[in-house]
Amino acid sequence: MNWEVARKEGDEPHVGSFSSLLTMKITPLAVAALISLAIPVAGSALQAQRPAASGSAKPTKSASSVAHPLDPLNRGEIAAAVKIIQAADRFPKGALFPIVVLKEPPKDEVLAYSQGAPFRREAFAVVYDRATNKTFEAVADLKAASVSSWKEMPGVQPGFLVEELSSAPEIVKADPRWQDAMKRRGFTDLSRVHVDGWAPGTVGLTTAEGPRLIRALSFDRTNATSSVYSRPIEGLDIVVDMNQRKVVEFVDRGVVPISKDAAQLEAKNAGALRAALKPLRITQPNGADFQIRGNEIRWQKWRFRYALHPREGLVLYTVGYEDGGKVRPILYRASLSEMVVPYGDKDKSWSWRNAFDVGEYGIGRLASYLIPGKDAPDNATFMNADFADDFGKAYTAKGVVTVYERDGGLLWKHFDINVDHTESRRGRELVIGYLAGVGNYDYGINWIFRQDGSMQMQADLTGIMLSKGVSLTSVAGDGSGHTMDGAHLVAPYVSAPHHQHFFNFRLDFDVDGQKNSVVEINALPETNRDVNPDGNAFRIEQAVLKDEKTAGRDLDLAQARKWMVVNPTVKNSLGAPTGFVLVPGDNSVPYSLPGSRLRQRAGFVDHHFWVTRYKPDEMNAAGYYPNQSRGGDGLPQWISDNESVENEDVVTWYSTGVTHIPRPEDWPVMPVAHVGFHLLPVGFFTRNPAMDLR
Ligand SMILES: [Cu+2]
Repeated sequence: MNWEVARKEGDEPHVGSFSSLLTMKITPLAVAALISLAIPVAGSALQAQRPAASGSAKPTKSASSVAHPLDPLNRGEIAAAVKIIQAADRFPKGALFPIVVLKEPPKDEVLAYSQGAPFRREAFAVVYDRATNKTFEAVADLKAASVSSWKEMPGVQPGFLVEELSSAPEIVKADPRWQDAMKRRGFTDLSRVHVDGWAPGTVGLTTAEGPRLIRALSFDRTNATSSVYSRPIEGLDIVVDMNQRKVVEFVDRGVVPISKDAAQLEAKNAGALRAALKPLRITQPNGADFQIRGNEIRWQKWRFRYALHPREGLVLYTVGYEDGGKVRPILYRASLSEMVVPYGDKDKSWSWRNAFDVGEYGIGRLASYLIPGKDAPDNATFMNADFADDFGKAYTAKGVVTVYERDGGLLWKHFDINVDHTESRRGRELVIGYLAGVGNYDYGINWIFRQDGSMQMQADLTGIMLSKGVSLTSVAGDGSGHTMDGAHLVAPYVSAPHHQHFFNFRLDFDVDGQKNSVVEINALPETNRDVNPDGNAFRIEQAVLKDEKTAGRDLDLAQARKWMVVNPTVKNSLGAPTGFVLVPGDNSVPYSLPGSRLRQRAGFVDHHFWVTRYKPDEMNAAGYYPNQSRGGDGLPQWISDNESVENEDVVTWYSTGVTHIPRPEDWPVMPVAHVGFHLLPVGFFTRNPAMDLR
């Protein structure tokens, strides 16, 4: 089966109900009827999806049925929610929908849910009226077909809209100052220029109380076929007021040469190609070992649910491990909560640049369709996701989430020379992931499950570095000094400013139950020679983090610092509390100065690790509305009441960063770089849980 055919198939499940929705007069009865179409009786929707045979991976159909309170809204529900909200008297005609997403039911309700029982279905929407520059939050009760909550949100700006990818550049391209600037740079055909819209960042006139602002970058797109980002047109500061639909700031800092390098990515542009590789086949002749039932995935002893959230991207819910005939809870919810990518170039055209890819750009809705055999292996299964566009129209993003098994390398082994015997087991892993193209960069988020009871989060960073036009074609020197201040030459006339990528993950642990404590683990040399006369001893110190303010912690390589979430009331057979430890991977500290606007807006980079008391509305580490914000929202605010986090329903937050010093080898496209962390059972089991492998 080829990909195109498969993608068309993905359209089918909703076409009928969706098109009839558009013309249907919305009454509670009609909505109830639609929902009953879209939601078969809970529990009846077990649609196990067999992965395709090798070499013919195919995307699965949309999950058209709702079987669990955490199932994401399907197309029918999104359309119904939008109709309900648009029909409300208070809805400003023509207002936009920056987000329409499941309003997750209260945690207690979800945990008390048993299969087949009725459950609530509510949609949360942000509504933005561009004409009056007002933002509202609405909740639609889908079963009652009514708006159950409507709030004006003063002083906030929703994130960048996909619609603004085209509407903001239109405004820029119509401005005579921009047209003149392009002519000064030799462009007579203005269709050769790509204009990229950006959330306005940190500097100058940006506050959320003011108008909705978008900055614009220009690139020479002549002969661009696979990327418009390789030839930056430097020196222009452009700010658009989206309410007035006009350019309100225009600065031309002077002409900088523009690269003539095509830097396109197709193999035909790569020069001589290396010999094609001989086949390496990944086949699962008897199918895969995972089962997908709606949005639940089961693999080996792991159980979890997933959703592709329009803002946060891939979300895992109710992650548990089957042990002794029951499923033991580990995580209630795990997802990327925010990102920020601050650039380190003091140039005024660059100092404002820092993308909050979750809160400003909605990374989930930017999910790219996945290419079988490239983005995921031949044996992968692909799933669709249903979203609302900026106008509230429901659509299906096809083949955007993938799940597959892969070889996990050696899992364990012992060769015993004394008895001349080897025991070893080959590991297998389950990966669920997606990729998003956020302008020039591409990010992947992968959750990896292992047979030893451990999990890994691995983020992939690839795509095109944000480039800066310079007049240089080469750099002098012996490598000991920088000839360019904030940037690094990657091709003649093209540099890439160094920058950092910070990810914050919200990890709502429920290890063997909701009430958990968090223990910091430090390793220290035993410096007291009285008790350590041979000098070999070192100690492990473990201390419970008591309250939110003191639980903001940082990595310490010298102490091999880690954090463990334990259930103090559930003891393993050795007497210790059951737990999972967060094992950090590579990380960074922020180089933006304390007190800077960036650090105020991205307060979550102040610490690598945070613990808060569970609150259903504390979801995104920089707050829900980072776009044009002054800062102070999110984690620093939530810990200010300093609640106890000992034996409570706690949420942990992990910030991990990459300090990206661009290399020529990162151009014209970056080889994938990884960052992430592991979650390792510690005392959750009382022996290696992978002893039962054949
Ligand atoms: Cu980078």
